[in-house]
Amino acid sequence: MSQDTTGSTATAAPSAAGGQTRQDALENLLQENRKFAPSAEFAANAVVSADEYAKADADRPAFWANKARELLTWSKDFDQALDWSNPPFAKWFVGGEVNAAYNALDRHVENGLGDRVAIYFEGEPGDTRTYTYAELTEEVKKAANAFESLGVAKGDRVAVYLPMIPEAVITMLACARIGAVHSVVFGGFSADALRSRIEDAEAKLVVTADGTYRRGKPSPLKPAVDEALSAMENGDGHSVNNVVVVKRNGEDVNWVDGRDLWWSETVDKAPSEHTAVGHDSEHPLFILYTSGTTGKPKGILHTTGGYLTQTAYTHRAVFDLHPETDVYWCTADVGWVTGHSYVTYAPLINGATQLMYEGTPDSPHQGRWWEIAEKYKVSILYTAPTAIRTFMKWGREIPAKYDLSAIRVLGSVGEPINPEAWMWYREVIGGNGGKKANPAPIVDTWWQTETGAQMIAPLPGVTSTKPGSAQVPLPGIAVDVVDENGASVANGEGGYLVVREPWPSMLRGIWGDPERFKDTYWSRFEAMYFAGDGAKKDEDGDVWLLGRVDDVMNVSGHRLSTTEIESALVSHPAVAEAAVVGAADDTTGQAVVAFVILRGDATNKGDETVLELRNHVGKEIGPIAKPKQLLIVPELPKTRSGKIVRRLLKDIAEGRDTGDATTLADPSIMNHIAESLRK
Ligand code: 6R9
Repeated sequence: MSQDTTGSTATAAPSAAGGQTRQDALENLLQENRKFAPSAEFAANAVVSADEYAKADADRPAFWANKARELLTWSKDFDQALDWSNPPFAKWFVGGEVNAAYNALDRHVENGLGDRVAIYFEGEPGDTRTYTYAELTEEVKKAANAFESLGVAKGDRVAVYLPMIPEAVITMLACARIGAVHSVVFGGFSADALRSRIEDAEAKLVVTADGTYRRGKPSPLKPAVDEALSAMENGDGHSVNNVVVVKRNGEDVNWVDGRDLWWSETVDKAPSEHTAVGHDSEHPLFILYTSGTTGKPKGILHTTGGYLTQTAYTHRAVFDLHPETDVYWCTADVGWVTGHSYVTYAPLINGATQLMYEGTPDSPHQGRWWEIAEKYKVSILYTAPTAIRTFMKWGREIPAKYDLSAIRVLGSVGEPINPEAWMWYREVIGGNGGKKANPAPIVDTWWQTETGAQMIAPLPGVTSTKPGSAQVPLPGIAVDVVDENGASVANGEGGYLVVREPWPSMLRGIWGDPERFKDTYWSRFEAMYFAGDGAKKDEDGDVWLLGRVDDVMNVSGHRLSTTEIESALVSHPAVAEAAVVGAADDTTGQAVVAFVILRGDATNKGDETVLELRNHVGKEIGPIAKPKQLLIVPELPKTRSGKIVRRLLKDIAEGRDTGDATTLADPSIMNHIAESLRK
């Protein structure tokens, strides 16, 4: 979700989390028995009703085919809902042709909705812009023409490295319009991360900005693009012909004549007529890189028809969207999947009016979000637990200064939301500080970059919601919790989260690596998609998410790989070995804690070395990956086979007595580490 929402610079003291692990905390949560039924009024006006589940169960592909025809305008109708003859490679809406940008834009204008606001933009410094559907359509047509004139053709890849400004959405939709495949790289990622993504996707064009604003100060983007491209020029070369640059913060930028072009000179001056043609339902729409268990990020591939159908359906059903009256705000950056599905695509496909905010929640003051919500009368808010916990820390008196009475649905995504935060969100934000008799329902939505759209969530007009649980698979989605052997667990039991049947917005693969796609998701259990999350079914059969079971951390809703950060640390000349764990953190869910062994010839300069290594990770991967705590230790706990026992490091990181160390090659190591940390 929106990055760096804590406002801290990650130098805060380590959190001991009261000696309780997240797992323990979740065990306690399962005692949770509060339930909140939808109000009669909400249920009566809800866009979907309980019979959706039965309709979907009767015939899943037929249910989705109906949704595909209801929610999208197809240039050519499809012949078959699902082709699952070659699992795990699914084809949805076979033979159909559809243009994502036409569906998000032109057709609304043709239907007389050209004057409806598509995007209200609020910049961090307070500048604002409004785009109606007619205006946004025109911008996207210009960008489509401009990109085509630069030689970008159907199937080519375009890297997007932009802040949260309307040009990000315009660029993505312009790519979709011409059938180019966008690969958005989060603006908080480093030049090196950008380089590897440009390289892997062999992007032809990069769209970036001079920079953005971060807490009132200009924050640059273009230098990272320059650095990434020159690094490739000094190596094997690259595929990029042009860099289109949006002027956002007006800072000076380095310029490569012939390669770099200002958006204002290229897009703004392009013709505003452009006819969209349908693309095959399975035509690639985008690649989005996400962390896996190994150091190399995975390029998750999504295609067109199925992705658009499920994002649009879930956006409508889960948020109870009434596009004529709602003002919808998803706080996610377009650099994450939530920003793709629930900022760029679904809201516009559904003809909604949405708000887009560039900056941080505490700039220029800690009430900024609520000031914005009041100003635009936001009625649906979609954000992450880490943000909610930050607001809790800042105090309820801050949102209490604003009128939040328009809010009627609240969404949560990215990590488990603890009941305390859930209740706070409900009362303080959804209840307008306790002034509402019927606070807004909360929909906790579980899904992943790989699933493309929401998979588990209550329906706010149907489900009685439960603090802390994402609850039920959505209509048409076959989620289950299984044991080691892939057998469904009974209510009250825990296991692994899987998906048993293909779903429309499922990933179609990992860019350039079909074997890794099969190994990662389809080899753990026979004929089931393995999500990598632990989960539990409670006595009612509701699903509770228990966090990742692999070496992937979740920091403020961002997926980070332990291995990737460890590799970054060992790439520093002073580091011999590194182990990284995700430790429970009250605000960010998990925080990165690194244990480092220095090389024999390196001098330990104490805090200075710690700072240098933390910054090194920031430079290699991006500021969000910087360890919150970095401990220099003499040794690491290892098994006889040489595997680092992260569980024990996690005990230290979370301030607990360390557990059973008998499987270690040298059990006394834990004492050495503890001693060295006491010094
Ligand atoms: C959308 C998004 C996916 C991982 C996922 C899980 C965690 C997401 C959650 C949740 C508990 C929720 N996650 N939503 N855990 N409750 N409502 O976040 O995608 O960045 O790929 O992360 O996030 O662990 O496996 P992505």
